Amino acid sequence: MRIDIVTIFPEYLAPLRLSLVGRAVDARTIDLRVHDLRAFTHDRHHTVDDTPYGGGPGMVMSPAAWGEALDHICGRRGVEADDGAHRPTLVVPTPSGRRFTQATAQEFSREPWLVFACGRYEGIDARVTQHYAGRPDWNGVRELSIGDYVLAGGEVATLVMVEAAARLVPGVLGNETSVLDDSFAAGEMENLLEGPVFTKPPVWRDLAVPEVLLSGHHGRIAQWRRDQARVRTADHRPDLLH
Ligand code: JBE
Repeated sequence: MRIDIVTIFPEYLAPLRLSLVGRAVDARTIDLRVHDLRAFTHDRHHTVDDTPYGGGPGMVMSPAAWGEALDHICGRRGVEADDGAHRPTLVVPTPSGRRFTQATAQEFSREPWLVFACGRYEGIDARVTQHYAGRPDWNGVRELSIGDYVLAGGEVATLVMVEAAARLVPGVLGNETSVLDDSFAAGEMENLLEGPVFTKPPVWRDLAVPEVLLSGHHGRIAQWRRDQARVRTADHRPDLLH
């Protein structure tokens, strides 16, 4: 899977070189390329923003540098060379997007090529998404939000989306079965949160591990985990119980 990220703060994406995703990058399972938007400007101050038409607070990111950056990433391949299987999907993290969920992460993990456009200030000139949504050499545009709060830019939301998708790419996680137990994972525990987990020692500061987990009865343990998942969901996320 190829992932391109365009930002005015390339250092912000450095955590993707660490841990699980970093190992997938080292192993070339993920081809990660981070680009500085300012490299696609032509004025001496590398300007990427301007005042909003119609007035209002803050600044808006200008379309010109975005167009040059995204065209550079996509490359200049003829229509004959385009087999349709390797077109990039443009992802724009924004608080005004549709919600990014585990289902979106699953879809992303099956995409061959994702390009993230990290906006700062009040966002990116709307003609950028409009233009790439209509480009036959691109696989569409996804404007997505990771939650109902406002961040300073799309970089942290990009970290979230890349990590959520990358760990679902075959070969990235060591233990392939562990994603089946995730909170929000499809399957038996669909729409339930994961319950509490324990490890050694069996007693810590007078607190004992629930006896059933030490019993070796796999059926009773599975039943207990289902019960705990329902208790946890009712307490923390009653909205998930239908
Ligand atoms: O969720 N997001 O994708 C965001 C992007 C930029 C700023 N705030 C957000 N919540």
